[in-house]
Amino acid sequence: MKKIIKIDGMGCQHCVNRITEALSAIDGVEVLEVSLEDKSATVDVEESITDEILMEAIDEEGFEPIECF
Ligand code: 9UX
Repeated sequence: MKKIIKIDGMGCQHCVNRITEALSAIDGVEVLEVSLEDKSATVDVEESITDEILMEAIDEEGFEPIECF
């Protein structure tokens, strides 16, 4: 299932890399794109991956997940 997460707080490519790594580290999550321009991450996830799991991982990296849809 494809999900898009809106994220505040990304300021540079290093931020993009950190979010990419944090999301990729979750079993069942494939990162399709993290966009600085769109302030979003697009992922393909297994059924067991909830919005909370994704947003928590982003929050733990110090960014602000806004919404997931
Ligand atoms: Mo540059 Mo990204 O300070 O946090 S690493 S904006």
